[in-house]
Amino acid sequence: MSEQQSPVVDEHLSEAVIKASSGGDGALTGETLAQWMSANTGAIESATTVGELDAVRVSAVGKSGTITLALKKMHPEHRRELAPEINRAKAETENAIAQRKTVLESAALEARLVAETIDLSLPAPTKPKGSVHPVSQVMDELAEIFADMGFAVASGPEIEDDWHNFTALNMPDSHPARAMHDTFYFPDRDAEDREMLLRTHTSPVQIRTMLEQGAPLRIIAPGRVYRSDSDATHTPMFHQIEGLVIDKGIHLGHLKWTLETLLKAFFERDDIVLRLRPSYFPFTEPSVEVDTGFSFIDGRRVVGGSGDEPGHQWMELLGSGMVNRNVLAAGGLDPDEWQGFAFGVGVDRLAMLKYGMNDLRAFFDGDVRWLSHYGFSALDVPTLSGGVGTPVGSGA
Ligand code: 2U9
Repeated sequence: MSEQQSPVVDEHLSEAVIKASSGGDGALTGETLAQWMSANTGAIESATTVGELDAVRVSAVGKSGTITLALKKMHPEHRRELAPEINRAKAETENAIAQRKTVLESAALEARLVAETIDLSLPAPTKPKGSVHPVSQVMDELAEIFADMGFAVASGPEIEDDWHNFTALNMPDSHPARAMHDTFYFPDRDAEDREMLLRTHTSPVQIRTMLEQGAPLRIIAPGRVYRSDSDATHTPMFHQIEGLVIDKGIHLGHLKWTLETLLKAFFERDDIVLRLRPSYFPFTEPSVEVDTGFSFIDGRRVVGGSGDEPGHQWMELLGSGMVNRNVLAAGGLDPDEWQGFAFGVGVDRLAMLKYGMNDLRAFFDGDVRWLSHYGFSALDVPTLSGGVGTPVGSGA
């Protein structure tokens, strides 16, 4: 604390100081000392806060306090004579200040305790709480459904080389499908002179897993993928889950059963109807686009039933097919010995469908009000503890 003068003490002491420093031959007499003491006592008693008391201390016994200044100005002979009495008076003053300080501090604490009462009957203030993001929630749900069907989760780098992302997937340099993907490229190539890019799909993960683990395989590859695309239904980063099954004698029937089982568990409905439409993807042959029936209920798309039923429509949900022979070979497998099916689906789109969200961009705004609007709460966990095959509505 800075050494400030107390006006209370100044008033009382000025007279004593004048007497001590200039009265007669400048002597500080026993009489003026007694006056000084009485002024101190008054000032100490009048101090109502620790701050005021400290000002009294500075003014009375501080380095530039009244008594120190008076002593400095005194004749050495008088000083020697009066020293024991002055020191005793100074010690008494310091003692009185310390005692008063204890009193003021406990009074201040008492006042705080009285003022700071807590009304335990008031409701606790609510703090904004986040929750698991719908995309993460859907990823967890899908991983759980696939785990029930014996699929392991595989992962790989988001920064890829163009061999793993394109060439191994039957998309050679000249292939038009490379342009379809609107790729983000890095300016530098890797040590093997391959172009580096942000993966446009999670398919390179399956290529890496085939090369590392061989066949048979049953994996899903969930994760972020990147394409130079941005509008109400496309963001430059989005989430995919792709699946790959490789074994002997695998055919389209296995693919259809797997997707039907997946969608029944995910949408928690038994009446999922799929329509497989011929399509083209470089990595699968034959390729099929998978549609599902839906209808509008209270303005929301609700999946279920055949798209051919009255009031129903078909909606494209995902892409899939039998793994192209060239892709099996790039993965180090003999296509005459092993067959496989693969599929890919946008997780963000599945989350929108399941939870009735209609603007993809809100997924990446980070606004907790949006989460609670759609009923997501902090303690949500994947809802599929019943597992694949549990009849919907059985209460299990
Ligand atoms: C390997 C072999 C084949 C994965 C496949 C699709 C069809 C597909 C799209 C769905 C919506 C991408 O997110 S999306 O835009 N995907 O249509 N994906 S077959 O095929 C593979 C993958 C890996 C080794």
